[in-house]
Formats: sequence, C-alpha cells, structure tokens
Amino acid sequence: MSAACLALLTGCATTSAPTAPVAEAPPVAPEPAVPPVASAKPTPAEAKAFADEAETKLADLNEYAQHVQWMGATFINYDTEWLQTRADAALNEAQVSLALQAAKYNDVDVDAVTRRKLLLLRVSQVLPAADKPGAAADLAAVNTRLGSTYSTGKFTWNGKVYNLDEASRTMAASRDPKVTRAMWEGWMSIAAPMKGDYAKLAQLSNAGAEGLGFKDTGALWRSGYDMAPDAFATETDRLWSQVAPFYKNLHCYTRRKLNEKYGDSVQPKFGPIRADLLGNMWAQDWSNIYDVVAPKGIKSSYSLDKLLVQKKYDPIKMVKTGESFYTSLGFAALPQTFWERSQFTRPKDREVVCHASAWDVDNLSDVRIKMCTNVNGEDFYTVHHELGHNFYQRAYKDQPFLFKNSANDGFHEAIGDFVGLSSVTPTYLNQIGLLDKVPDESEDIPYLLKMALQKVAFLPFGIEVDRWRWEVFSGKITEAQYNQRWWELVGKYQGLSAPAVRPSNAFDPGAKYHVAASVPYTRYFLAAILQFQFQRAACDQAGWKGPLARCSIYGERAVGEKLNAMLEMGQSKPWPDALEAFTGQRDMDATAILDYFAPLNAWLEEQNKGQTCGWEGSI
Ligand code: X8Z
Ligand code: ZN
Repeated sequence: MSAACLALLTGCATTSAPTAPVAEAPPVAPEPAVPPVASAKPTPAEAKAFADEAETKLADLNEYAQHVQWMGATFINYDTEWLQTRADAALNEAQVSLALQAAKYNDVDVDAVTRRKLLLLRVSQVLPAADKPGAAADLAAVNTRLGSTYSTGKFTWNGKVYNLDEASRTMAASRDPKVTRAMWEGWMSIAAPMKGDYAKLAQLSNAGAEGLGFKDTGALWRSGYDMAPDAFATETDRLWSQVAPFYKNLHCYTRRKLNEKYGDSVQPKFGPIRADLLGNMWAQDWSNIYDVVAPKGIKSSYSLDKLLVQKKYDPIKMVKTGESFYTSLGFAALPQTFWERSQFTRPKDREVVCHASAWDVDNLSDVRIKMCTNVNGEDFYTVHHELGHNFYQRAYKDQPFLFKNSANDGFHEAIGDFVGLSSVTPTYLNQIGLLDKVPDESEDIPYLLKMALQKVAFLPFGIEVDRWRWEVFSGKITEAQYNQRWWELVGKYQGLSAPAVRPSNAFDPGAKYHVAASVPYTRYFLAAILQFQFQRAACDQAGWKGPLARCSIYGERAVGEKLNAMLEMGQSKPWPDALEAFTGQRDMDATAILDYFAPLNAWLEEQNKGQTCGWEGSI
C-alpha cells in the first residue's frame, strides 16, 4: 500500500494496531464466510489462545510491513513499489483471515480483554481484500499505484515544472487570480488518471468488507467508534451543526474581503467563494491569506513565519523545539534513533512521499517522523502535530499489540494539535525567546482570526471528504458522477466553487493525499473538535483564568501526568473512558471550540451586520 498509511497502520500516524475501537455489538450480523467450527462451541480458553496468537502474528507482519513502507515512502521507485505491494498483500490476507476466524468466537463467553481484541480484529482494516486468491494482490497493486501517482504528481505551467510543494508555495504567496487558478488547475490535473483505479479500489475493498459482514467499506470505517455505524454518522452531523453557524460567519467575512480585493468578476459578492483564492490547494486552511482579510485598523505586531526566519530556525531546530514542549510536560525525550532515522527535509535526489507522517516502526521505541519541512509557522505547527503521534505511541507501548492505538482515530490526530495550540501562543513564543514582547489584548482579534482561518475553515472540509467516500463505497454514486458529486459536497459544506468548469475527465478528490492514499478523513474532523476539549480541560487543570486562546500549558507537569494517563490506555477501553480520564467528559463536544473563539465570533457578527451571508444549500 502507498505511503505511510497501510491498512493495518492507521492514518498518517502509522500506529501499530488496527484502527479505532468498536461497538460491543457487531455492526451487522457477522456470520458470513466463516467456515463452520469443527467441534462444538469453542471454549473461552480457546478464544483467548486464538486472540493471543493472532496478535503475535499481526505484530510480526506489521513490523515487517512498516520497514517496507518506510523504504517506499522515502524512496519511491519500481522496486520499493513492488515490495510494498507484496508486503501489503500478505498483511491484508492475514488480517482478513484472522478477522473471519475471530467471528467464530462471537458467542463465546470470554473475558473483557479478549472480547475487545476479537472485536478489534474484525474491524481493523481500512481496505480489506476479498478472501480469495489474488484479491489482496490486486487491491495492493491498485492502492500502491494511486499513492505513487499522487506523491510523484507534477505539472507544467509557463514552461516550469511544479510539484505539490512548489505549487502550494506559489498559490499561498500569489495574489494574482490567474496564477492561483493555474496552480490549482495544474495540481488537480495530476489526479485525472486516477479515476478508474479509484473505482477499482472501491469495488475490491467493498468485496472484502462484505465478506467480513459489513454493508460496504464505508460502513466498516464508521464501525470503529464504540457505537453503531449509523449512530456515528449522526454524531458527526450533530457536531457539524454545532459549528456550522460560526463557519458561515467566517465565510461571509472572508468572501466580502475577497470581493473587495478582487472585484465582482473574480469573487462575486454572493454565493460560493472561488476555491483557488484561499491560499491552500484544498481550501482547508485559509491562514495564508491573512493579509487579505486582516481587520483594518487593528495591527498584528509579528508573524511567526518571519520570526522563525529571523531567529535562524532550521527544520531540526523546529523539531527540537517541539520535543522540548513535550518534555516540559514530563514526557521522556525522543530516542537517539528518532534523530538518526527520521526524514526532516525533502531529499533532492529521489521521489518521496512528502505528506507529513509519524511512525512507530517496531511498535516499541523506533518512532520517527517523515516531513519535507519548510521553515514557516505552518510547519512549526505540523511538527507539534506529528510529534503528538509519536508521544502517543510511546505512551501506549506497554499495551498488548491490539491495543496499541488511540482511543479512536480522532484522538491520534488531536493530541499534537492540542499541544500545537499552546505552541503558537505569544505567551509561549515569548518564553522560548522567539518573540520579544507579548502583545496586549488589542491583538487578540487578529490572533483569533488567524487561528480561525486554520481551524474553523477546516471544519467543513474535515467532514465532506468522507461524506463523499461513504457515497462512493455505498454505490450511491458511480464513477461517472464522482467529480460532480464532489463539487456538490464542496458547495454544500465549504460553500466553494471551482474557478472554472471542470473537464469531463477530472477527478478532483484524488488530488487530496488522503483520498489517493486511502486514509480515512473523519478523524481530522473529530480532532478539530477534540483538541479544543483537551485544551479547555488542560487550561482548567492548570488554573488558567484568562482567555482560552492565550493559554499555554508549557511546563505544566500535572497536566502532562493526566494527559499521559489517557494516552497510555491506548485503545484498551472504549473512547469515552479515555476522554473522561483527561477531560471528565464522556461526549465529544463542540462547545469548547466555540468557547475558544467566542470573542472572534462576536466580532464577526458585528462585521457582517447588513451583509447577506451564506450560499445556496448552506445551513
Ligand atoms: O494529514 C495531516 C497530517 C498528518 S496525519 C499532516 N493533516 C490533515 C491534512 O493535511 O489534510 C493534518 C491536518 C489535516
Ligand atoms: Zn496526523
């Protein structure tokens, strides 16, 4: 499988064990292709022995696959692709076989730990292959091809060749709509050849999911949250409806600023925002166009981008700084091997997967990150994000293999983001000598606006990617409708439109890493909500009394201890137990992100007075 994200290894944190925890009740009657049990009902001791053996076998295959994946992700070529496909297929076959066998013990009265392991075995895969010869190899080949097409994607404009880094940098900096459109259309064009393969991937993994007793691959993905799959979909709707009005306010304000800058012919006053004007290829983070939306008359005295350059930070110094935040909370320093084996910058001489990821290669102490770090505020934040994965992995290293994962996949994504919230506060930047003077309250709105361009702008994107994939997997949309439906969803959730009519062969969802690499995306939506819950709880624990956005937990050992108590649980318990251990709450709750941004939301409502906000189909 492609990149750092193979089936057993979830997401961009290559966590060792299968994905998130599961409902106590199987999602759908899971009796399908399970061979009949030879003797009478198996005993609890046999069930336990099976789970333990399965665990040992998977841990071994997983470690092997991780080494192969690492080689592939840091050196894409014919041979590493071959090896990845081979290792991936072997792992997939073993997982499918063990998942089918695990179902034999459904009715056996086993202890709670074994019960959870059996359930995890059954919902562990992102892309299961059908249980027949050649199916896993076919799926792995398609998947590797999709990942490589993405990671080696390039296009030519005005005689210059662009890869994703270069196109992204140009798009972020340019205020010429012809240039932003060229970057955007150029990058989207790399995905057109993926469409057929994507349809094949959906068909192959659906066959596997059905064999395991799930309606389709999407239902399998939704079953990892300690609740029924349909209840989970409803839960994400609930969270989205809590935050959608705030997003709409930010959209309204930003659209007006873009209209003022570019005029009606480029950005009309009403309707969707043109997707290439927001400074990011997928318009999932608008912070690069802060200068366009900056409030008039309220100054912002520093830019983290500039401070990092002025103070001569390089990628290693950024990572060392990130590490020292975690050690200030009481976590042990990263091992020497982390520094020896990680990839911190894009190598000049070979193709690599540049999309940032964190790894736990031996499921014990061989943790690494893989980034193509640029010295800027965005990557400073990403460093903290990736290290969050690594510190989580180390915290649960003493759990049995099947529990070596986050409470649910949103937790894995949320930890580093939560720490990142402190790491970009002026309070902290001042403490570590990056910023000479902490700005006064008059800069709170500019600060919150910058954060919202990153965090609030992300929310609809975080939800829509998997809304689209769920429809692909369920068969609601066919290959011919892939792109049109993508834009319907982008229009509905983000309120954006393409700069021009899309070509008939376009496959724009494939121009997003997580689609090409089959990394489930709802995790990031959950993380966007959870990280603020963690922040609110942590700042309460630290006795913080000021505005939540100014709170830094740097050096707060007691917070670190409590955080560790949650992290070291891994996925041994349903996620509400883990959430409760750190925050005292058992539900995901968007009131924390709303609390954090409350002063900005009030300010936006003021700015938007008299404006017609929203767009067709918006909430
Ligand atoms: O993929 C990532 C991380 C690696 S897990 C860099 N993120 C999502 C994305 O880039 O789309 C972090 C934010 C959302
Ligand atoms: Zn991540």
